[in-house]
Amino acid sequence: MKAAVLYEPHHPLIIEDVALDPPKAGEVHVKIGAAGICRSDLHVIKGEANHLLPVVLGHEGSGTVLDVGQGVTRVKPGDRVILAFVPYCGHCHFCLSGRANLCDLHGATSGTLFDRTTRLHKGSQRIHHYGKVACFAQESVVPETGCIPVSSDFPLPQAALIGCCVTTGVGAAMYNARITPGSAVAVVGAGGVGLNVIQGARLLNAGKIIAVDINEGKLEFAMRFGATHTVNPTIQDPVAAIKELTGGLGADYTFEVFGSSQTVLTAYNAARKGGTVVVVGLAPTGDNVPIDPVALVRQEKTLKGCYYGSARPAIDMPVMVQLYRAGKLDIDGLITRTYKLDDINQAYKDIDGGDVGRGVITQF
Ligand code: PAD
Ligand code: ZN
Repeated sequence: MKAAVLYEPHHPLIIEDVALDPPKAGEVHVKIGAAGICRSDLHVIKGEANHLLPVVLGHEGSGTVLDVGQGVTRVKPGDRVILAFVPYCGHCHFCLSGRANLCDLHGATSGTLFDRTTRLHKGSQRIHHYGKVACFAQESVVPETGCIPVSSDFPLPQAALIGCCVTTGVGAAMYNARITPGSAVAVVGAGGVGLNVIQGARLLNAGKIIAVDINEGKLEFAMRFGATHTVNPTIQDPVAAIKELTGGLGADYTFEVFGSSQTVLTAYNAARKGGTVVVVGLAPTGDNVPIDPVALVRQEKTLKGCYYGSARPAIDMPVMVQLYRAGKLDIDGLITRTYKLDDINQAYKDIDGGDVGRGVITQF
Protein backbone atom coordinates (compact mmCIF):
# COMPACT_ATOMS: atom_id res chain seq x y z
CA MET A 1 0.00 0.00 0.00
CA LYS A 2 1.00 3.62 -0.52
CA ALA A 3 2.39 5.69 2.35
CA ALA A 4 4.31 8.95 2.90
CA VAL A 5 7.56 8.07 4.67
CA LEU A 6 9.94 10.44 6.46
CA TYR A 7 13.49 9.07 6.29
CA GLU A 8 15.35 12.17 7.48
CA PRO A 9 14.37 15.54 9.00
CA HIS A 10 14.54 18.49 6.59
CA HIS A 11 13.83 16.16 3.66
CA PRO A 12 10.53 15.73 1.80
CA LEU A 13 8.31 12.80 2.68
CA ILE A 14 8.67 10.01 0.10
CA ILE A 15 5.45 8.59 -1.30
CA GLU A 16 6.08 4.90 -1.91
CA ASP A 17 4.80 1.38 -1.54
CA VAL A 18 5.38 -0.14 1.89
CA ALA A 19 4.27 -3.42 3.45
CA LEU A 20 1.58 -3.47 6.14
CA ASP A 21 1.29 -6.70 8.13
CA PRO A 22 -2.11 -7.97 9.29
CA PRO A 23 -3.40 -6.88 12.72
CA LYS A 24 -2.25 -8.89 15.72
CA ALA A 25 -4.45 -9.56 18.77
CA GLY A 26 -6.11 -6.36 19.99
CA GLU A 27 -5.34 -4.49 16.77
CA VAL A 28 -7.47 -3.15 13.95
CA HIS A 29 -6.75 -2.77 10.24
CA VAL A 30 -8.20 0.52 8.97
CA LYS A 31 -8.65 2.04 5.51
CA ILE A 32 -7.75 5.71 6.00
CA GLY A 33 -10.51 8.11 4.96
CA ALA A 34 -9.06 11.49 5.98
CA ALA A 35 -5.87 12.82 7.55
CA GLY A 36 -5.37 16.34 8.93
CA ILE A 37 -2.26 18.48 8.51
CA CYS A 38 -1.08 19.36 12.05
CA ARG A 39 2.04 21.19 13.19
CA SER A 40 3.07 18.24 15.42
CA ASP A 41 4.06 16.23 12.31
CA LEU A 42 5.87 19.32 11.02
CA HIS A 43 7.96 19.46 14.22
CA VAL A 44 9.29 15.98 13.31
CA ILE A 45 9.82 16.93 9.65
CA LYS A 46 11.78 20.03 10.72
CA GLY A 47 13.82 18.14 13.32
CA GLU A 48 12.27 20.17 16.19
CA ALA A 49 10.99 16.95 17.80
CA ASN A 50 12.91 13.68 17.94
CA HIS A 51 11.31 10.50 16.64
CA LEU A 52 12.45 7.05 15.57
CA LEU A 53 12.99 6.99 11.78
CA PRO A 54 11.90 6.12 9.19
CA VAL A 55 8.33 6.91 10.18
CA VAL A 56 4.90 7.22 8.64
CA LEU A 57 3.58 10.44 10.17
CA GLY A 58 -0.07 11.53 10.49
CA HIS A 59 -1.91 11.44 13.79
CA GLU A 60 -5.17 13.28 12.98
CA GLY A 61 -7.08 10.58 11.15
CA SER A 62 -10.30 8.73 10.52
CA GLY A 63 -11.26 5.73 8.47
CA THR A 64 -13.19 2.51 8.02
CA VAL A 65 -12.39 -0.80 9.68
CA LEU A 66 -11.27 -3.43 7.15
CA ASP A 67 -10.58 -6.30 9.53
CA VAL A 68 -9.76 -6.96 13.15
CA GLY A 69 -7.23 -9.03 15.06
CA GLN A 70 -7.99 -11.69 17.64
CA GLY A 71 -10.11 -10.63 20.62
CA VAL A 72 -11.18 -7.25 19.27
CA THR A 73 -14.68 -6.39 20.49
CA ARG A 74 -14.98 -2.59 20.28
CA VAL A 75 -15.24 -2.42 16.47
CA LYS A 76 -16.02 -4.68 13.50
CA PRO A 77 -15.34 -4.52 9.76
CA GLY A 78 -17.29 -1.70 8.11
CA ASP A 79 -17.33 0.55 11.22
CA ARG A 80 -16.31 4.17 10.79
CA VAL A 81 -13.74 5.32 13.37
CA ILE A 82 -11.87 8.34 14.66
CA LEU A 83 -8.22 7.41 15.34
CA ALA A 84 -6.82 8.51 18.70
CA PHE A 85 -3.07 9.27 18.81
CA VAL A 86 -2.96 8.22 22.46
CA PRO A 87 -4.55 4.79 22.61
CA TYR A 88 -4.62 3.43 26.15
CA CYS A 89 -3.30 0.26 27.75
CA GLY A 90 -5.99 0.34 30.47
CA HIS A 91 -3.63 -1.06 33.12
CA CYS A 92 -1.08 1.61 34.05
CA HIS A 93 -1.42 4.05 36.94
CA PHE A 94 -2.60 6.86 34.65
CA CYS A 95 -5.19 4.82 32.73
CA LEU A 96 -6.57 3.51 36.02
CA SER A 97 -6.77 6.98 37.51
CA GLY A 98 -8.85 8.29 34.61
CA ARG A 99 -6.06 10.05 32.71
CA ALA A 100 -5.81 7.80 29.68
CA ASN A 101 -4.23 10.66 27.66
CA LEU A 102 -1.13 10.11 29.81
CA CYS A 103 -0.95 6.30 29.32
CA ASP A 104 2.51 5.08 30.37
CA LEU A 105 2.72 2.11 28.01
CA HIS A 106 1.83 4.34 25.07
CA GLY A 107 4.69 6.69 25.96
CA ALA A 108 7.12 3.80 26.48
CA THR A 109 6.30 2.29 23.08
CA SER A 110 6.42 5.50 21.02
CA GLY A 111 6.89 4.76 17.32
CA THR A 112 5.70 1.16 17.53
CA LEU A 113 2.49 -0.61 18.48
CA PHE A 114 1.99 -1.70 22.11
CA ASP A 115 4.02 -4.92 21.63
CA ARG A 116 7.08 -2.84 20.58
CA THR A 117 7.00 -4.08 16.98
CA THR A 118 5.81 -2.36 13.82
CA ARG A 119 3.33 -3.62 11.24
CA LEU A 120 4.93 -1.25 8.73
CA HIS A 121 8.11 -2.22 6.93
CA LYS A 122 9.94 -2.09 3.65
CA GLY A 123 11.76 -5.36 3.03
CA SER A 124 13.68 -5.94 6.25
CA GLN A 125 13.61 -2.26 7.25
CA ARG A 126 11.16 -1.44 10.02
CA ILE A 127 9.06 1.70 9.52
CA HIS A 128 7.66 3.41 12.61
CA HIS A 129 4.07 4.42 13.34
CA TYR A 130 3.62 8.05 14.50
CA GLY A 131 1.27 8.16 17.49
CA LYS A 132 0.25 4.56 16.71
CA VAL A 133 -1.93 6.18 14.00
CA ALA A 134 0.39 6.64 10.96
CA CYS A 135 -2.46 7.90 8.80
CA PHE A 136 -0.41 9.44 5.96
CA ALA A 137 -1.04 6.16 4.16
CA GLN A 138 -3.83 4.30 2.42
CA GLU A 139 -4.19 1.91 5.36
CA SER A 140 -2.97 1.47 8.90
CA VAL A 141 -2.97 -1.02 11.76
CA VAL A 142 -3.84 0.60 15.09
CA PRO A 143 -4.60 -0.57 18.64
CA GLU A 144 -8.26 -1.31 19.32
CA THR A 145 -8.29 1.37 22.03
CA GLY A 146 -7.19 3.92 19.43
CA CYS A 147 -10.47 3.42 17.53
CA ILE A 148 -13.39 5.62 18.55
CA PRO A 149 -16.50 4.52 16.62
CA VAL A 150 -18.74 7.13 14.97
CA SER A 151 -21.88 6.52 12.96
CA SER A 152 -21.44 5.75 9.26
CA ASP A 153 -23.00 9.07 8.17
CA PHE A 154 -20.45 11.15 10.11
CA PRO A 155 -18.14 12.92 7.59
CA LEU A 156 -14.61 11.50 7.52
CA PRO A 157 -12.68 14.85 7.37
CA GLN A 158 -14.59 16.21 10.36
CA ALA A 159 -14.00 12.91 12.19
CA ALA A 160 -10.26 13.21 11.48
CA LEU A 161 -10.13 16.70 12.99
CA ILE A 162 -11.80 15.42 16.16
CA GLY A 163 -8.84 13.02 16.28
CA CYS A 164 -6.48 15.92 17.08
CA CYS A 165 -7.12 19.66 16.73
CA VAL A 166 -10.74 19.76 17.92
CA THR A 167 -10.26 17.56 20.98
CA THR A 168 -6.88 19.14 21.79
CA GLY A 169 -8.15 22.72 21.54
CA VAL A 170 -11.69 22.43 22.88
CA GLY A 171 -10.43 20.02 25.55
CA ALA A 172 -7.78 22.53 26.69
CA ALA A 173 -10.55 25.05 27.36
CA MET A 174 -13.12 22.59 28.72
CA TYR A 175 -11.25 19.82 30.54
CA ASN A 176 -7.93 21.43 31.42
CA ALA A 177 -8.58 25.14 32.12
CA ARG A 178 -12.29 24.66 32.84
CA ILE A 179 -12.98 28.25 31.81
CA THR A 180 -15.72 29.86 33.87
CA PRO A 181 -18.43 32.03 32.25
CA GLY A 182 -17.53 35.68 31.78
CA SER A 183 -13.76 35.20 32.07
CA ALA A 184 -11.16 36.93 29.94
CA VAL A 185 -9.22 34.51 27.75
CA ALA A 186 -6.16 35.06 25.53
CA VAL A 187 -5.06 32.48 22.96
CA VAL A 188 -1.52 32.85 21.55
CA GLY A 189 -1.47 31.14 18.14
CA ALA A 190 -4.67 30.95 16.09
CA GLY A 191 -3.90 27.96 13.88
CA GLY A 192 -5.82 24.68 13.68
CA VAL A 193 -5.53 23.97 17.40
CA GLY A 194 -5.77 27.58 18.63
CA LEU A 195 -9.04 28.12 16.74
CA ASN A 196 -10.46 25.23 18.70
CA VAL A 197 -9.33 26.73 22.01
CA ILE A 198 -11.13 29.88 20.85
CA GLN A 199 -14.34 28.05 20.01
CA GLY A 200 -14.07 26.06 23.24
CA ALA A 201 -13.87 29.36 25.14
CA ARG A 202 -16.92 30.61 23.26
CA LEU A 203 -18.81 27.40 24.11
CA LEU A 204 -17.99 27.96 27.80
CA ASN A 205 -19.30 31.54 27.63
CA ALA A 206 -16.01 33.32 28.16
CA GLY A 207 -16.47 37.10 28.25
CA LYS A 208 -13.51 38.34 26.22
CA ILE A 209 -11.64 36.05 23.85
CA ILE A 210 -8.44 37.65 22.61
CA ALA A 211 -6.76 35.96 19.65
CA VAL A 212 -3.02 36.63 19.32
CA ASP A 213 -1.23 35.79 16.07
CA ILE A 214 1.51 37.27 13.91
CA ASN A 215 -0.60 36.65 10.79
CA GLU A 216 -3.39 39.17 10.12
CA GLY A 217 -5.37 36.66 8.03
CA LYS A 218 -5.41 34.21 10.95
CA LEU A 219 -6.71 36.95 13.25
CA GLU A 220 -9.57 37.80 10.91
CA PHE A 221 -10.41 34.10 10.56
CA ALA A 222 -10.38 33.70 14.37
CA MET A 223 -13.29 36.16 14.70
CA ARG A 224 -15.51 33.57 12.97
CA PHE A 225 -14.76 31.08 15.75
CA GLY A 226 -15.55 33.42 18.61
CA ALA A 227 -12.58 35.76 19.09
CA THR A 228 -13.89 39.11 20.35
CA HIS A 229 -10.54 40.96 20.08
CA THR A 230 -7.30 40.44 18.17
CA VAL A 231 -3.69 41.31 18.86
CA ASN A 232 -0.84 41.14 16.35
CA PRO A 233 2.56 40.95 18.14
CA THR A 234 4.32 42.27 15.03
CA ILE A 235 2.39 45.54 15.46
CA GLN A 236 1.99 45.88 19.24
CA ASP A 237 3.46 44.40 22.40
CA PRO A 238 1.08 41.47 23.02
CA VAL A 239 1.35 41.52 26.83
CA ALA A 240 0.65 45.26 27.04
CA ALA A 241 -2.23 44.92 24.56
CA ILE A 242 -3.85 42.05 26.51
CA LYS A 243 -3.50 44.00 29.76
CA GLU A 244 -5.08 47.05 28.15
CA LEU A 245 -8.03 44.93 26.96
CA THR A 246 -8.53 43.52 30.47
CA GLY A 247 -8.58 46.68 32.55
CA GLY A 248 -4.85 46.43 33.31
CA LEU A 249 -5.22 43.01 34.98
CA GLY A 250 -4.25 40.51 32.31
CA ALA A 251 -6.38 37.55 31.23
CA ASP A 252 -7.93 34.99 33.62
CA TYR A 253 -6.79 32.20 31.31
CA THR A 254 -4.07 32.29 28.68
CA PHE A 255 -3.23 29.51 26.22
CA GLU A 256 0.00 29.00 24.29
CA VAL A 257 -0.80 27.25 21.01
CA PHE A 258 2.21 27.72 18.76
CA GLY A 259 5.16 25.98 20.44
CA SER A 260 8.11 28.22 21.43
CA SER A 261 9.65 29.62 24.60
CA GLN A 262 8.82 33.12 23.37
CA THR A 263 5.08 32.45 23.03
CA VAL A 264 4.99 30.55 26.34
CA LEU A 265 6.49 33.64 27.97
CA THR A 266 3.90 35.86 26.28
CA ALA A 267 1.09 33.64 27.60
CA TYR A 268 2.68 33.56 31.05
CA ASN A 269 3.16 37.32 31.29
CA ALA A 270 -0.31 38.07 29.89
CA ALA A 271 -2.08 36.13 32.66
CA ARG A 272 -3.34 38.14 35.62
CA LYS A 273 -2.37 37.41 39.24
CA GLY A 274 -4.02 34.13 40.20
CA GLY A 275 -4.58 33.39 36.52
CA THR A 276 -4.03 30.12 34.68
CA VAL A 277 -1.54 29.60 31.85
CA VAL A 278 -2.13 26.49 29.72
CA VAL A 279 0.69 25.36 27.40
CA VAL A 280 -0.56 23.33 24.44
CA GLY A 281 2.09 24.04 21.79
CA LEU A 282 5.15 21.78 21.57
CA ALA A 283 8.30 23.88 21.67
CA PRO A 284 11.44 22.56 19.93
CA THR A 285 13.49 20.07 21.96
CA GLY A 286 15.98 21.90 24.17
CA ASP A 287 14.02 25.18 24.28
CA ASN A 288 13.73 26.69 27.79
CA VAL A 289 11.43 29.31 29.27
CA PRO A 290 12.96 31.83 31.69
CA ILE A 291 10.32 32.21 34.41
CA ASP A 292 10.99 34.22 37.58
CA PRO A 293 10.16 31.78 40.41
CA VAL A 294 9.58 34.54 42.95
CA ALA A 295 7.06 36.28 40.70
CA LEU A 296 5.35 32.92 40.24
CA VAL A 297 4.90 32.70 44.00
CA ARG A 298 3.89 36.29 44.60
CA GLN A 299 1.46 36.35 41.69
CA GLU A 300 0.02 32.88 42.37
CA LYS A 301 -0.18 31.99 38.70
CA THR A 302 -0.87 28.42 37.67
CA LEU A 303 1.29 27.20 34.79
CA LYS A 304 0.26 23.86 33.33
CA GLY A 305 0.71 21.64 30.32
CA CYS A 306 -2.14 20.11 28.38
CA TYR A 307 -1.73 16.96 26.32
CA TYR A 308 -4.52 15.89 23.97
CA GLY A 309 -6.91 18.38 25.54
CA SER A 310 -6.62 16.52 28.88
CA ALA A 311 -9.39 14.46 27.31
CA ARG A 312 -10.20 10.78 27.65
CA PRO A 313 -10.58 10.00 23.95
CA ALA A 314 -13.08 7.15 24.32
CA ILE A 315 -15.36 9.26 26.51
CA ASP A 316 -14.76 12.78 25.27
CA MET A 317 -14.51 12.41 21.47
CA PRO A 318 -18.17 11.32 21.32
CA VAL A 319 -18.89 14.59 23.19
CA MET A 320 -17.15 16.52 20.37
CA VAL A 321 -19.27 14.58 17.86
CA GLN A 322 -22.45 15.59 19.71
CA LEU A 323 -21.40 19.24 19.99
CA TYR A 324 -20.69 19.32 16.24
CA ARG A 325 -24.04 17.76 15.44
CA ALA A 326 -25.78 20.28 17.70
CA GLY A 327 -24.13 23.13 15.77
CA LYS A 328 -22.09 24.21 18.79
CA LEU A 329 -18.68 23.38 17.31
CA ASP A 330 -17.79 24.53 13.81
CA ILE A 331 -15.61 21.89 12.20
CA ASP A 332 -16.78 22.44 8.61
CA GLY A 333 -15.45 26.01 8.73
CA LEU A 334 -12.03 24.85 9.94
CA ILE A 335 -11.45 22.81 6.78
CA THR A 336 -10.05 25.28 4.28
CA ARG A 337 -8.02 23.04 1.96
CA THR A 338 -8.13 19.42 0.82
CA TYR A 339 -5.25 17.48 -0.69
CA LYS A 340 -4.25 14.19 -2.27
CA LEU A 341 -1.72 12.10 -0.33
CA ASP A 342 0.65 12.71 -3.26
CA ASP A 343 0.61 16.45 -2.43
CA ILE A 344 1.56 16.06 1.23
CA ASN A 345 4.82 18.01 0.97
CA GLN A 346 2.89 20.96 -0.45
CA ALA A 347 0.38 20.63 2.41
CA TYR A 348 3.22 21.05 4.94
CA LYS A 349 4.57 24.05 3.03
CA ASP A 350 1.09 25.58 3.23
CA ILE A 351 0.69 25.16 7.01
CA ASP A 352 4.17 26.59 7.57
CA GLY A 353 3.49 29.38 5.07
CA GLY A 354 0.55 30.68 7.11
CA ASP A 355 -2.59 29.40 5.36
CA VAL A 356 -5.66 29.80 7.60
CA GLY A 357 -7.69 26.93 9.10
CA ARG A 358 -6.85 23.27 8.58
CA GLY A 359 -5.79 21.29 5.52
CA VAL A 360 -7.00 17.70 5.21
CA ILE A 361 -5.88 14.86 2.95
CA THR A 362 -9.03 13.30 1.52
CA GLN A 363 -7.66 11.31 -1.43
CA PHE A 364 -5.30 8.42 -0.93
P1 PAD B 1 -0.56 25.95 13.23
O1 PAD B 1 0.66 26.16 12.47
O2 PAD B 1 -1.84 25.69 12.51
O3 PAD B 1 -0.83 27.20 14.21
C1 PAD B 1 0.19 27.88 14.90
C2 PAD B 1 -0.15 29.37 14.86
O4 PAD B 1 0.79 30.11 15.64
C3 PAD B 1 -0.12 29.98 13.46
O5 PAD B 1 -1.35 30.61 13.19
C4 PAD B 1 1.03 30.97 13.52
O6 PAD B 1 0.82 32.11 12.69
C5 PAD B 1 1.01 31.34 14.99
N1 PAD B 1 2.26 31.94 15.47
C6 PAD B 1 3.53 31.72 15.07
N2 PAD B 1 4.40 32.49 15.78
C7 PAD B 1 3.65 33.22 16.64
C8 PAD B 1 3.95 34.21 17.62
N3 PAD B 1 5.21 34.60 17.85
N4 PAD B 1 2.93 34.76 18.30
C9 PAD B 1 1.65 34.39 18.07
N5 PAD B 1 1.29 33.45 17.15
C10 PAD B 1 2.29 32.87 16.45
O7 PAD B 1 -0.26 24.78 14.25
P2 PAD B 1 -1.30 23.80 15.02
O8 PAD B 1 -2.46 24.61 15.46
O9 PAD B 1 -1.48 22.58 14.22
O10 PAD B 1 -0.42 23.39 16.30
C11 PAD B 1 -0.08 24.35 17.29
C12 PAD B 1 0.85 23.74 18.31
O11 PAD B 1 0.15 22.78 19.11
C13 PAD B 1 2.04 22.98 17.70
O12 PAD B 1 3.20 23.17 18.49
C14 PAD B 1 1.59 21.54 17.79
O13 PAD B 1 2.66 20.63 17.77
C15 PAD B 1 0.89 21.57 19.13
C16 PAD B 1 -0.05 20.43 19.38
N6 PAD B 1 -0.14 19.98 20.66
C17 PAD B 1 -1.00 18.97 20.96
C18 PAD B 1 -1.09 18.56 22.38
O14 PAD B 1 -1.66 17.53 22.68
N7 PAD B 1 -0.58 19.36 23.31
C19 PAD B 1 -1.78 18.39 19.99
C20 PAD B 1 -1.72 18.88 18.70
C21 PAD B 1 -0.84 19.91 18.39
ZN1 ZN C 1 -2.10 17.21 15.99
